[in-house]
Amino acid sequence: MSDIKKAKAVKPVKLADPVAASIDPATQEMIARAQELGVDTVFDRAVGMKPCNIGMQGICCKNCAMGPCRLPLPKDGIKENDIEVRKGLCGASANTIAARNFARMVAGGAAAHSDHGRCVAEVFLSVARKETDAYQIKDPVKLRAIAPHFDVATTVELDGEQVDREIDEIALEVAEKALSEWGKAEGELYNLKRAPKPLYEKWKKNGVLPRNIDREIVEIMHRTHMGVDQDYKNIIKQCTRASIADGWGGSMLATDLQDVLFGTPTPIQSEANLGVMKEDHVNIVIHGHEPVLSEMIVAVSQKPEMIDYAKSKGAKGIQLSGICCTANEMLQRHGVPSAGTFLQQELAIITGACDAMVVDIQCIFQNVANVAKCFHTKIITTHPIAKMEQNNVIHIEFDEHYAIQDAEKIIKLAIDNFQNREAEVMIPKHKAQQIAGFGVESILYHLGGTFRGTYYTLNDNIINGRIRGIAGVVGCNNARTRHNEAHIKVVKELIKNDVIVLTTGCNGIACAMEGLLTPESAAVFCGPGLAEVCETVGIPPVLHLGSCVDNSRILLAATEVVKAGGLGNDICDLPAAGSAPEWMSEKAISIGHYFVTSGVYTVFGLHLPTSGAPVFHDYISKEIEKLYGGKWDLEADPIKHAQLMIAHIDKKRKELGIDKARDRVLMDMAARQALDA
Ligand code: BF8
Repeated sequence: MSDIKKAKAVKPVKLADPVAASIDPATQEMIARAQELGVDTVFDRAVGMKPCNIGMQGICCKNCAMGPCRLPLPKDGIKENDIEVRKGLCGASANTIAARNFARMVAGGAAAHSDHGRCVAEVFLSVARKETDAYQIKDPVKLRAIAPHFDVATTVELDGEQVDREIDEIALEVAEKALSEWGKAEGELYNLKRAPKPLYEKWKKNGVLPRNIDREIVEIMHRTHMGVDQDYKNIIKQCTRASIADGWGGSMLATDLQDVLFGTPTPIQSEANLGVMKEDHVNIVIHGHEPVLSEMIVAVSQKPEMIDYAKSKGAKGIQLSGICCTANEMLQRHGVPSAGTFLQQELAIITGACDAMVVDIQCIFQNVANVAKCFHTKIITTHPIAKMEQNNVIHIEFDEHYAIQDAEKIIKLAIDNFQNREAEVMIPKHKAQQIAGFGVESILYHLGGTFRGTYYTLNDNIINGRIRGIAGVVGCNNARTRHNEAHIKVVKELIKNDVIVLTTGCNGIACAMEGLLTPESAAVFCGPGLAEVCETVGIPPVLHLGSCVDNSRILLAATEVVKAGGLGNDICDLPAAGSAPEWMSEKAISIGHYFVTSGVYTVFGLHLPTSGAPVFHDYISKEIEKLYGGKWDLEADPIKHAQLMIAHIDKKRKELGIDKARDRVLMDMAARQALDA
């Protein structure tokens, strides 16, 4: 690194122990490398700054200028008249304050997913109106499949016969109806009826059917304003409505429309971890969430003239890789390798080989711009709602009408920057193979059956006990805990106990880095039943379903399992559980809440911002189950965390009367005879 660049590095006050900070050797190497160069990373900052204990417990109210009011738990325990003695200046109780804070997290998370969905819907409308030729409808079959959910006809009558309607007509009608989901004046969201009927009826009975996506988020902001809703149960009711508007609304729309526009994923091979970067190539790291620009970057980077241009600058080619959910989007449709999880974003720059980091929205550290100052890396922001204040950041605003030109500009900038590398390049060698790109459709193909109904073969394997249950393990990394440790321990414990795992988000990347997304891993890590199924059908025991908006795929996969029969009538009847072992984002809270209110027992790791209000915490972790069939739980220890999920799965197996079938699989002949006697 040059002296000028060195001067820009801010030396961390305290240094993280690389081995204590991450289980991943590539991450450990790069933390050490950053420390050697005197560049601070999130791992160092996490040891240098403690989180606020009151905020962590959810009991700090800063919703008006009389506060912030902090309501620490009494040392001698909660009194019976807690709501009279422990209160803010206005009298807001700990339950009200924690519920308000929780609700605002749901609003933030639902807004983030849904605004992403809106952006995709707008691009889809432009495509349907033929205003851009950069994108085409890649999956007309999926468009025809989703059209009926919007009450859009896929056939027309011609000479007394039903014939297929033109795809362009369907696209335009679906696009207009989809976009109206954010602000329509009347009715309810179209996708709600895709849920199992008993679940829809529960939502209806409890008065939580979302009306439109924006309204539910706005109403949270209103109800949590000073002096409005002061009943934690009523506040949570609105959380429920907004979170359903996320999972079954904004996120599901994002997933479906992305599939129609960019193609529905199918299993695809790739690699994961920082070792996917190549020293002799122009490295472009795409980071964020929305695939509309990165789709173009992938397409343009493969053009022969771009590769020739890179070669003219001395590089052997262009290596794209991804961080966070942009990584997942590009992985599942194009096999672009994942450079790393949320916590590895600074480390990709510290390799010295990142010629450009192109970011859009969500989960982007502002500090990547500070780290980039110490290297040659160009940080390029592309979204009008997500800029950075540092003066080394270049903003190239993406416009879908000029998508190809914008992508060309960005890629050329990266190529031109290849020759500016100054620091010694140090890319960790570590990377792992992965098979990703699973979804509702591909699970049907691999584990389903057309003979007796959609997901019947999967259900059959659950009923006969080879597969003990299904887990959705998702979510972030959090620098307050050892990077990837809980993700991997939870997932390994689940598959060891024959629970098949559906993953998304940074959990998916963590599992890929650990080699769990390969069919071969089944023989090493799974219990005998799951290993047998994986070997028979050639799938990994952990199925990567994509980005965080693709948690909607988990909802729909669960619905397909219900529909296939034999495992109850609703999602809450299934031997299934959800988990976010290392969560950090408001989006995770919104996802957790729509999992819970869709009937899933959902365990979070670390802590929940509810512990300072035990009555409220009890409500969402116990009572809420009576309304929706799912509930929250918290367990920081990863093995206990997985065991809680397994215990729930076993409870559901027992309720379904299939616990004995599982016993027979594992019993020897003598035990079998004893059972039959
Ligand atoms: O939306 S898992 S750290 S990248 S928030 Fe962010 Fe969390 Fe990763 Fe994707 Ni999801």
